[in-house]
Amino acid sequence: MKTLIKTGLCAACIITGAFTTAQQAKAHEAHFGNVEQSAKTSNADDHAPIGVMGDHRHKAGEWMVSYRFMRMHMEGNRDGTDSLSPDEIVTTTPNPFAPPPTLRVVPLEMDIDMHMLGGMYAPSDWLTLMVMGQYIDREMEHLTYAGMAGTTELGQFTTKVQGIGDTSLSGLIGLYDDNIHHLHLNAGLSLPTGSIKEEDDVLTPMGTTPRLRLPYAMQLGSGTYDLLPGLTYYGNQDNWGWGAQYKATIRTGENSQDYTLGDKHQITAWGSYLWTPSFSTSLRATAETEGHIDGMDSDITAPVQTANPDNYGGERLSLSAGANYLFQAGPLQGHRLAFEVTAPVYQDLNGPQMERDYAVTVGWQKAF
Ligand SMILES: [Cu+2]
Repeated sequence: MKTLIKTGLCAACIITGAFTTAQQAKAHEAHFGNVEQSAKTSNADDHAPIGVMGDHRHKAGEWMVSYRFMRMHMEGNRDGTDSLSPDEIVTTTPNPFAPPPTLRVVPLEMDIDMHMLGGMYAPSDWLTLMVMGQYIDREMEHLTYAGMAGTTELGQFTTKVQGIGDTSLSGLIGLYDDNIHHLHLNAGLSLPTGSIKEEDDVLTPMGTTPRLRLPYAMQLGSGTYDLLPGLTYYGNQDNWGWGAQYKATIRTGENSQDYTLGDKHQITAWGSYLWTPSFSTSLRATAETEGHIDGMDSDITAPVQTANPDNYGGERLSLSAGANYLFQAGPLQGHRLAFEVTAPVYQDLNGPQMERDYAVTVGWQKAF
């Protein structure tokens, strides 16, 4: 099948007069593990779906830069697996910072935009170093109910925050490679470069609009040094690619505002099909679990679910569909473009908490 496609492409090359020279083939970004380096050029499916980080290593001396943009949309609320309406939340959910006795403000929608800039460098064939910085933009819409009780709506308001998020440094340590299978350890550290003291104006049940420290969900960083351990496996044969990755975020200590975000554990597995050396499509499933927040920031006490450290974390299962494109010739040769869309299929949340709706990731990568 691959030979057929290659023959077809070669014919196309000759027809269009664009010959792939041996030198061009060598200049292709070649990832570690491609044992027949001189014979094998890069394919679109050499990298995992763009939503997976730290999926591949590089050959000694190789660099890569990448940019990813992710938008996540959240809408509606649930407790466990049951949906909750705003009216239900403000009449039944106790306010831990009473009075008022129940919550009076309900988040309706949230959008998170993340710009992620990454660099990779391989000092040796068995070690690839990775750094990733992010710029985050969070926006949350709320509904405020009037007074201490009842279901009279007072109005809506939006809080917005933007800035640098946490920065991660990782090493990808090769454990095993052959012509088909590759295995590496992910060992990373997240530095608390993101702010945890973001503020904005809110609408209170009394109709005032003070500027307050925003709840945990709106902050830009964790405030702690977090360990990022993981294990990644991927394989490739003929037109099929596949892989799996376990990764975790383990918080160390307590941040300056006296709390610790929940640890996260995630397992993802994917399969891909290479339609031409330039183009592959993928399907991916992800299971994740996240703990609630330990401790609390004494400046976060509004009568809203996001101010309660217990209303964080839960279990989620999601499915993703993606596509990778690798320019094989022309001025953009070696540039990769990728896209992935993710939708949840199961969410069991420590609620009340906002539900994820969808996430879209687009990315660009180039190795040197
Ligand atoms: Cu890379």
